[in-house]
Amino acid sequence: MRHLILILGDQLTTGISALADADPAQDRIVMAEVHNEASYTNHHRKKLVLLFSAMRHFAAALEDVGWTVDYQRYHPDNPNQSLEAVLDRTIRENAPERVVVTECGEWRLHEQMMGWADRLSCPVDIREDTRFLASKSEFAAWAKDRKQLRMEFFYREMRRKTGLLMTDDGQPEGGQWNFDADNRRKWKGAPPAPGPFRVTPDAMTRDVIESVNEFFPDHFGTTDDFHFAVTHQDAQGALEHFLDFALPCFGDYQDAMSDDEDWLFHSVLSPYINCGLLDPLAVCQAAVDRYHDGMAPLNAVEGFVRQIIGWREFVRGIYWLHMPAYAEENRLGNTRALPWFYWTGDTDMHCMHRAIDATRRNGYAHHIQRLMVTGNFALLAGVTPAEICDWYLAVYADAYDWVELPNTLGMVMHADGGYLGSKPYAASGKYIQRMSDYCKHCRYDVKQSFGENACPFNALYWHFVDRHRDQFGSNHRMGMIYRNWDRQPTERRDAIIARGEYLLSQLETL
Ligand code: FAD
Ligand code: DLZ
Ligand code: SF4
Repeated sequence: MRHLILILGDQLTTGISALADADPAQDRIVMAEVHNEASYTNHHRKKLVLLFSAMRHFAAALEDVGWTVDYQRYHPDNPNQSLEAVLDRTIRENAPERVVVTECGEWRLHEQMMGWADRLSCPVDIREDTRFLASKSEFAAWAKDRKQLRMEFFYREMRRKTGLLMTDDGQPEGGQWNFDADNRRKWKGAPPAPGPFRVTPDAMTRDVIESVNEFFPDHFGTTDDFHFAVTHQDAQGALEHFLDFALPCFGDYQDAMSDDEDWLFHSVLSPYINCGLLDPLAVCQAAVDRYHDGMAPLNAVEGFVRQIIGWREFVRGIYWLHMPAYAEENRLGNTRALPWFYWTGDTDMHCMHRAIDATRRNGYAHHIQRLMVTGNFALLAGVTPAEICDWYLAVYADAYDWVELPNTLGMVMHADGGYLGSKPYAASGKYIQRMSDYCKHCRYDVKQSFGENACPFNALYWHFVDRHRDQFGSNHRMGMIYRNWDRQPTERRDAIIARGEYLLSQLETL
């Protein structure tokens, strides 16, 4: 046999570089559901169902077109419970000339892969992941010699590189690179939000749901109402659904939150893009086509494209530039444990309850819930970055270390000193009130900053500002905040700080 080609659970596309010169007559594919990948974090059960079912459907599709696929289904008694052990067995059975694999998305597995050739006594060809626009080395070259890395400038490079939303004379469409200023509307129930694309589970998915419930009873979340796509065709359906029904409003309500709607006008495409069921560039091109066809406004399409060719590529670049030290960063010196209600949703803070409950049910929360509710609270409460990072890695169907870590440790926790934001995304309850209707349903009063019923976000916000004066006092983007704080009467500041201290000592009870 020539090549043994390993395809990982988040590499489910025939466009993957490991298959570039593959030949079904000489090569064999190996795919495996293994304990080590399924248990390195407390993966949401919907994520396990999504990946195992998508892997099985992809393997079946490969077999249909003539491939031989050595596929291991998950069982706790399988003798080979790591990808390395599965490779070891298949190498012994097939004696290939070499193993071929596309580079993986996590440092943890990457380190293991680096030792495979030696430990397995077989050459291992590790190929670049060409699903990203910027290779690791391209990003490193862009970052080199820059004092500050700013997503906005990297994004412009990616616009030029792809030609997305660029005019023939090389200018950004509409004369501006970024239309975020138009994207801050509160949603008040109209226009109606479409909800995500739903697929009824087929027999293969139902089988996986049963196994996941049997073998992963302690994992977070529920498999109830599983409706994710698990094939390329259905993921394409999810893309079309987004383009038809949500994209036109994506920009306007990008920052909105609602007590009644889990998904609003977000695409819910990250689980598919990240595991290979959708190609990121094709997704962006499809959105841009809607703009040119007059079906979606520029602020929506530009905002959407920026998330994918800007933020998504940027965080991956940061991850590989700074790992493994990045995961250890804790520049604000946080030491508090993650409150238990992150796992149960059992808290009187209604915004937190709703975000965590949606996460438990869906394996999904939209960006503003992640950033400004659960993330903001962890930042204000001074939670240890490693603990909150592990939570985000576990609870979302789209979570992989390369994208979760920079978003959490960098964007939310400001633990890396600020690659992903020149100031922390800290906010009081006022922000949540402005962008949502949560506060109307809350036992806390968002207008109060101290006193028994005062919204915890308020005192915690000012406590955060006050305790981190050394880090942020000279940050020009925070000057106004410090001036506001310093202008408050001393008694008021003392009362707020006292309330903040109390809240920090009672986090579990809020
Ligand atoms: P949309 O709002 O429709 O956005 C479109 C697409 O843009 C997404 O599908 C995604 O591919 C991309 N995107 C948007 N924002 C980001 C971003 N900040 N970083 C990278 N890609 C982005 N995204 C993940 O894919 N996996 C994660 O593990 C993850 N963890 C996060 C943790 C925190 C604390 C925060 C604040 C954000 C995290 N994000 C993560 C980014 C973002 O919240 C999700 O990509 C988004 O909510 C996915 O839902 P959607 O497909 O409906 O996104
Ligand atoms: C996330 C995940 C899970 C839950 N299970 C598997 C698995 O059983 N087999 C597999 O090949 N991949 C799985 N994955 C995806 C890998 O964890 C992912 O490829 C690495 O974390 C690198 O991104
Ligand atoms: Fe959240 Fe405070 Fe509003 Fe309650 S009052 S929903 S805790 S922001």
